Amino acid sequence: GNDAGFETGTATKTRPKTKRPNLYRVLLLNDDYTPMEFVVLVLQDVFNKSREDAMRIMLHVHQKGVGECGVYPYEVAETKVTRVMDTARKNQHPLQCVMEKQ
Ligand code: TYC
Repeated sequence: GNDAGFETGTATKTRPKTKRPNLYRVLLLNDDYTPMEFVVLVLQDVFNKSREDAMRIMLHVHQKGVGECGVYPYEVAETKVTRVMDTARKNQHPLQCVMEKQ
């Protein structure tokens, strides 16, 4: 379509597509061995949470099994997951962090 009201060779969408970023939820998973303090420090360091928010999220994960650390564009989410997994492995904790499309 076009403004002049006749059709030319290129089809265009009637509904304008607005550009939303593809967002990903980063989740922390509970386990029986990772120290609570380690999880709190990870939430402060990697996800820039306050001590209070980090405590709240850690306890939520501890009690419910899984919890959200934040929502980010793909590359940011991926970098955060990698940072968590690298620091957990380095400290020999089984902490797991995953991302899922929102
Ligand atoms: N469940 C762990 C403990 O009792 C603490 C913990 C919380 C571990 C959150 C992982 O994502 C996690 N030490």
